[in-house]
Amino acid sequence: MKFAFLMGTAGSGKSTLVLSLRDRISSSDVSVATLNLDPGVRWLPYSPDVDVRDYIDYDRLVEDYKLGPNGALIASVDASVSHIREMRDELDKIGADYVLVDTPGQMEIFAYRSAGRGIASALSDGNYCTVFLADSIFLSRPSDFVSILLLSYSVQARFHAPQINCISKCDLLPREIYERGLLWTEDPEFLKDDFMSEKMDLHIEISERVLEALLEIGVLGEFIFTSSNTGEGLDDLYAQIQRIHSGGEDQ
Ligand SMILES: Nc1nc2c(ncn2[C@@H]2O[C@H](COP(=O)(O)OP(=O)(O)O)[C@@H](O)[C@H]2O)c(=O)[nH]1
Ligand SMILES: [Mg+2]
Repeated sequence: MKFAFLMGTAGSGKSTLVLSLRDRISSSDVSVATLNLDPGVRWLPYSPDVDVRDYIDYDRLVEDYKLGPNGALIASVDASVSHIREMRDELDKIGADYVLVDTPGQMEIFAYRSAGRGIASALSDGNYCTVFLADSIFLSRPSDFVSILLLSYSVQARFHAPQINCISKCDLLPREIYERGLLWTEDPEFLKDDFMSEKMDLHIEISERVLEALLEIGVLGEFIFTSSNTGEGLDDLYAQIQRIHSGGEDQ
C-alpha cells in the first residue's frame, strides 16, 4: 500500500482533491482507498473508506475538557496516535494499491506537531509521500508566492518524505496570473526579478536572501497546476505519485 498525505493551508482544496484524485486513479483500474484524518471536519465531499472520526469524538473532547476549537483539534490529533493500528487494520482489509490521506483543515495542527509525522510513518510503514497544495491565491503577488514556498519547504523539512508541490484551484486564476505563475515555477530568475521589483515596505534584503536560500535548496522544483473542478493536472499528479512510489521508497 502506497500512501499520499495531502497537506496545505485551510481551504486549499485538500478534501476536494482527495475526491477528484480518487476518481482519477480508480478510472485507470487501480484500487485506491481514502482515509480522513481530520477529526473535527463536519462535512466531506467524499465518503472516506476509513475515518478517524470513528475513533475520536471531537465534540466530546470539547465538552469533557472544556476546550476551544483549536485545543480540541490538537487533543484529537494527538489522541488519534493510539488508533493507528486499528486504522491500518481497516486499510489492510481493503487492500488498496494507493491510500489518499486527507489531513486537518488547519495544516499546522497536523504538519507542525510531532503526532503528524508519527502518524504518517507508522500508518504507512514509511511508505508515503506528501502532496503540498499551494492555494492559487498565493500567486497574486511574488511575495505571497515566496511565503508559500517557505511553507512548502517547512513541510518537507518536517516530514523528510518525497514531496509533490501543486498550485491548487488553478481554474480560479486569471490568464495573465496563471501564465506569470508558470514562468515563476519554470524559471527562478523570473520570480526573483518580479519579487525584487515588487514594492515591499519591510525587510526586502532579508526577504531576498530567504528567496535565494530557498532557490538554492531547490524548493521551487516542479509545481503541478491542479484543479479539482476541471481535472487539470490530475494525470500529472498521479504520474508523480506513481514515480515516487516506484522509485524505491515503496519496498
Ligand atoms: N474553483 C475551485 N474551487 C475548489 C477547488 N478545490 C476545492 N475548491 C473549493 O475550495 C473550498 C475548500 O475546499 P476543501 O477541499 O474543503 O479545502 P481543505 O480545507 O483544504 O480540505 C471549497 O469550497 C471547495 O469547493 C478547485 O479545484 N477549484
Ligand atoms: Mg478538508
